[in-house]
Amino acid sequence: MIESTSVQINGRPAVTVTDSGNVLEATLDNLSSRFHAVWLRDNGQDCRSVDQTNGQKFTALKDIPPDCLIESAVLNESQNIELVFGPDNWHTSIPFKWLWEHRYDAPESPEQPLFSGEIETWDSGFADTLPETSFRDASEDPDALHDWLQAIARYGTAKMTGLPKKNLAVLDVIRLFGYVRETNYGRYFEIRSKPNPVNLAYTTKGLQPHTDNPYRDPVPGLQFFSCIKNASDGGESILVDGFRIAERLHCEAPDAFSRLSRYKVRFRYAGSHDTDLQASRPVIQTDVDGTVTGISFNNRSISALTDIPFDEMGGYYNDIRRFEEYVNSQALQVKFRLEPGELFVTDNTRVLHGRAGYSNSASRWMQGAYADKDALYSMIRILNNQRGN
Ligand code: NM2
Ligand code: ZN
Repeated sequence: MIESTSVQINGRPAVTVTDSGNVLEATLDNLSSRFHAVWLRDNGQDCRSVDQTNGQKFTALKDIPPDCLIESAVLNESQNIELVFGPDNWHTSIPFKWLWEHRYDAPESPEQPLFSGEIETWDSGFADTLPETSFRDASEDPDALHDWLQAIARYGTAKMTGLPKKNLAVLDVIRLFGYVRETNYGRYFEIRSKPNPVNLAYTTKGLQPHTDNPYRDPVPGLQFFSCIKNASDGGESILVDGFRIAERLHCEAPDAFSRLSRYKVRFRYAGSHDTDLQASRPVIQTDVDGTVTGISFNNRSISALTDIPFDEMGGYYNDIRRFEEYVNSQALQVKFRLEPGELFVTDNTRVLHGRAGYSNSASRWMQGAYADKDALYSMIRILNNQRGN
């Protein structure tokens, strides 16, 4: 359902057409923001422009004359802006509140942040404040679910306690906000020591912190581990914030940061006869602004490096060694023993997970599953809207 068209806003709104109809200047108290005519025309919110039930657009750019101009703009009592465009006398309306929430006329910020959104990076000290909720609270209290999901968005990880005492409770956790992402490992996977393992995860070996499935495109956005049994000597879980590593490199070794974000590494998994998964991506992924968008690192599935120029290969090995030193640094690792009935989740595009090796092969048993992050953000927004934020 799309937003109501007559919502009130706080403050004194006003609109003025400027630049011979090319621009609308909107003001709210002492702030002002400009909008291009073509942008406004493209974002009309009336029932000829947008389906009022599902919010989808009826129009495409072919329906908008390239020389469109604002002929008039009037703010009515419902705080809707009634707009008329030339040269084709097109009428539309946009709620002032909607317009204000979608303003883009911001001054360039002098310093580009390294991450977008409300990200907080962490180190080993995070062990004391690792966000946690119970399955019961998350299923019965929308605020508790919201805060848990928001913690995953902010810190890239969270714990859950008191899982239902039933097989595959991990899938019930995913169902609280989204959908399982099925892969060649199945809808879920049993992480325990197996004969002829198709993956080193299914052994008693320690696993250096890593992100899962960097050989897949796209990588699973979230991974969940629930503990069935963990009575072994060893077997602790380890988490490292890959965004903190990126931050450290960006500040302490900018050249290493730049090479790790410029050159692609090929990752491969061909551990069973029916699978040959390959994908190439930099260890530190950035967008056009240099904002860090993801981390991929898994020593078990890095293929021979071939996408790095000869003259850079030696330096690149130093860079990736340095990255790995941070991955193994006690100062950055959060280490804990997951107990039966507990679960942890990681943002698999950010937080690396690993485990200490263990001795008794029958004494550790986890169940895992993947999910996508889009549903996580969607549920955060839905719960936020329900709270009236
Ligand atoms: N398992 C646990 O990405 C990896 O290869 C890590 C994934 C087998 C689904 C292990
Ligand atoms: Zn893993």
